[in-house]
Amino acid sequence: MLAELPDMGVDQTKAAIDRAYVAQARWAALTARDRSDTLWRWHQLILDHTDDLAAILTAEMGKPLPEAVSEVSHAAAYLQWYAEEANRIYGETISAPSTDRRMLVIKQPIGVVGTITPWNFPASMVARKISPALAAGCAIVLKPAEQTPLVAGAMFALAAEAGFPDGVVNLIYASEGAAVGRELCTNPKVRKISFTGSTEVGRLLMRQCSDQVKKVSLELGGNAPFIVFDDADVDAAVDGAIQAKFRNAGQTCVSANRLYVQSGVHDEFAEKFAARVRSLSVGDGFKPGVAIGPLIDTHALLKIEAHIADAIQKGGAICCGGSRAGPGGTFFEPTVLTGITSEMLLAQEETFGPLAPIIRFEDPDQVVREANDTIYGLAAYFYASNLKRVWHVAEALEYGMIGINTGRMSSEAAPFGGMKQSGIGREGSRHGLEEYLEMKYLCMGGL
Ligand code: TXE
Repeated sequence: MLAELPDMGVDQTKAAIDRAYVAQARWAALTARDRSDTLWRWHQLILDHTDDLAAILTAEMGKPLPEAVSEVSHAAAYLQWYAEEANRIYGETISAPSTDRRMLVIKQPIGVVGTITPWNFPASMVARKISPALAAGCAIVLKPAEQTPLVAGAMFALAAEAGFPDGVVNLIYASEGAAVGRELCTNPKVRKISFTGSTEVGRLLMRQCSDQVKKVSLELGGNAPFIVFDDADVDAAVDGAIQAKFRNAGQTCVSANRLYVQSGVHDEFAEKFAARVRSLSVGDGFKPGVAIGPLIDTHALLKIEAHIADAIQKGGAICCGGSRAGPGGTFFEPTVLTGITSEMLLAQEETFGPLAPIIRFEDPDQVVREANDTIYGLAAYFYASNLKRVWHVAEALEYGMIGINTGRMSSEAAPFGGMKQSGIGREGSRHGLEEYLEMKYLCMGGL
């Protein structure tokens, strides 16, 4: 056991919402510069405590320590970005259609925001959700995932040190999400919900918010295609696929879930990729050189095994990996499968683990249709060199984020989010700030 925490329920959630409601008005009345300065102080404190935060992160969710350090830096980058953006909230003036009127648009904070975060990036998700909300002048109530509450707790302790006024940032620890989630969605003092997690829970939250027509931002599951065309640089594609597939043991919503490789480069790609995958070591995230930590829980392990069994039964073959690893626990070998077809479960569902299924294709137009044939639309990747193809494929893929000749694209400066059932809204960049601002139109007459 790492720590004991209080299990907070509906009453404490209500009390936190009440505190946030009162504090929000005071926070919004400060100058943008004041809000920015507080975010800067928090940013600096996170940077100063990077090693401690990363160690907590690895201890509670298992990702390799270098990945944890990089996640904490990514979290700090969001705070930096929104400390800057806090000073750049602009309105508009509109040319009025008559001379006796003036028309303008102002932006105001939406109010109290309820945020629910997942376990796979427990530090950067906290920063990515709450820093734009705070920059906009909102107050927040956050419920972290039950698997990873400690790093959120540590970040909130640093927020208190940074000097956020009482009640502006509120943390609710809960051993399960449903009751707290329902209160956040149905309490009228909460004006917006921002959630990252499964599509199933996202749908439920939308339903719960519908009575009050409460605004929602949802970042949900994905089923990312990773397409390697014949004109791609195969070595670069192998590098990109390793990054896009195996970071965080494949437990990322932008993880390459289906690797489509065109016939002309299929065998070369499969051979080079499998050789790299075999060299990835699985184990304790604190051990130097470990690339793949444990899965979050047994449920995740069983899902991977079910996907492999289904693929093999339908004619797929294991190229490398395929078994549990280590002395028990939830470790699984990084695995490559070939002979995969779109009827198999692992091509249809998000595996959320270190499983890379390779699907051979011939026709470039058909592969784009297949890549789009999913309820999800978060991230897609492709490798190609022909410029005409690059543009056409980028435009044809129905995804919110496209990595072209790269396997990594998340950045605080860019809009992160998806189409279709991968969610609503964007996080990061200027667009992420807009999610927490209301637009108000002012019309002044009699002039
Ligand atoms: O998600 P949940 P889980 C996907 C991924 C994964 C699957 C299940 O495919 O295998 O979802 O993961 C809170 N009301 N992603 O079970 O349950 C919960 O406490 C309100 C993709 O972990 O959605 C936690 O804080 N809240 C994703 C958060 O929701 C509820 C990251 C996420 O948990 C709730 C995680 C309820 N009824 C999983 N039930 C991504 N987009 O990166 C749960 N929660």
